[in-house]
Amino acid sequence: MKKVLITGIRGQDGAYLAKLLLEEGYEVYGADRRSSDASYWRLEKLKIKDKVKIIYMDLLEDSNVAEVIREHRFDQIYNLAAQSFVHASFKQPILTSNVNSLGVLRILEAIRMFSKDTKFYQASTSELFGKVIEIPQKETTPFYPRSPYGVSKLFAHWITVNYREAYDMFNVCGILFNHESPLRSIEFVTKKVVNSVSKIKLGLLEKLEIGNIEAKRDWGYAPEYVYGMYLMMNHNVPEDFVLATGESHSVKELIEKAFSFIDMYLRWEEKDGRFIALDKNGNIRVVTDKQYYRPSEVDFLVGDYSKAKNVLGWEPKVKFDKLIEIMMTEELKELEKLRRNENTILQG
Ligand code: NAP
Ligand code: F7E
Repeated sequence: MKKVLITGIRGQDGAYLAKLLLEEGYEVYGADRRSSDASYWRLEKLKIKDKVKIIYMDLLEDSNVAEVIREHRFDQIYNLAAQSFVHASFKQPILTSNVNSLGVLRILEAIRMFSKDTKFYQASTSELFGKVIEIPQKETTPFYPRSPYGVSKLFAHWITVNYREAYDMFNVCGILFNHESPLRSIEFVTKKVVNSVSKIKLGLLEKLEIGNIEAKRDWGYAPEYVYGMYLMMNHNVPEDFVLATGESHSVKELIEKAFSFIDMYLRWEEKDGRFIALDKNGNIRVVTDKQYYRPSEVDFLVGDYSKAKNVLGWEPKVKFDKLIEIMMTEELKELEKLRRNENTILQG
């Protein structure tokens, strides 16, 4: 049985990847940083909590990383741990760099010293392309990151490539465009929008407050992307791959799509530099707020996944419309369940 370590086990991708690897017959270890509120709700939701072996490994702690890797000598390590919220990286650039850049180097150094045959996956990102130099973006497109997050991931990407070339290690970088799911954290825009729109539908919220509605992203479906990671790690040569859908949509389109799911159609107006959207009765349902804007923005991303398609046979099936449908359906179901439970408690 192959032994695999997933860092960032409590995150969206960690949960889906753990499920996939368990199904493929791996012995799955999940690296978690210690927390006073260790909630494993994603693993529980996927019904795999008892099957994943949790170990403490904080990417900030050199000796902790080294000891875990020396002790276990995993066949594979997927490094998904990160301070992954771009907006927060402007407020915490040093922490972000320490985890996302030096954290990767700590793992690579431990593999180099103690476990040279361990295959390593690094979670690179479309944020590397930032202010894009080419459309669509592919593996050979030059990078131009636009946030401390993007810059931290740039170091991580190149140090992973460097250790592959310098020490002949099996290291791969998956340059993944945005991928979402019902397990996405609420701070990210897709989940925030579907959550707010669902609450509006249920009468629990009046309006959605949002940032830059003009930004465009290439949004895919997370379970399909973790399958792409798996294919990269099991390809015979260590190489880097872009995973994307090849479609780009604005935050405004995302909002409209989510509202159309609850049969609410919006009329947009611009007022004093802010955008508002009204429903057919004239109620304000969306309002933009500068607090959600970033000091420097990635305006437009769209990926070219042809290398992954040709070499790995990977292709996304779920595109934008279907993705929003999946997320809205699940969000409404969850909120309704919560409401039923609350009513039962109140009545009981
Ligand atoms: P996520 O939900 O934010 O999960 C990240 C995980 O990293 C969290 O569980 C977090 O732990 C953990 N972590 C943070 N700091 C740590 C530290 N010092 N030591 C150990 N663990 C730490 O992210 P995701 O969406 O699953 O993304 C997975 C990876 O892919 C990330 O590296 C992200 O940057 C990258 N990526 C994501 C996307 C995307 O669209 N989702 C696209 C491209 C690349 P806590 O649970 O304790 O906070
Ligand atoms: O923002 C705009 C925001 O935070 C998307 C991470 O997984 O994908 C993710 O990074 C866009 C941006 O994702 C709000 O300005 C408007 O243009 O959902 P997001 P992200 O920054 O693209 C990449 C590939 C990663 O690697 C990252 O780890 O939406 N936007 N209004 C907003 N964004 C948020 N979060 N909240 C808003 O209210």
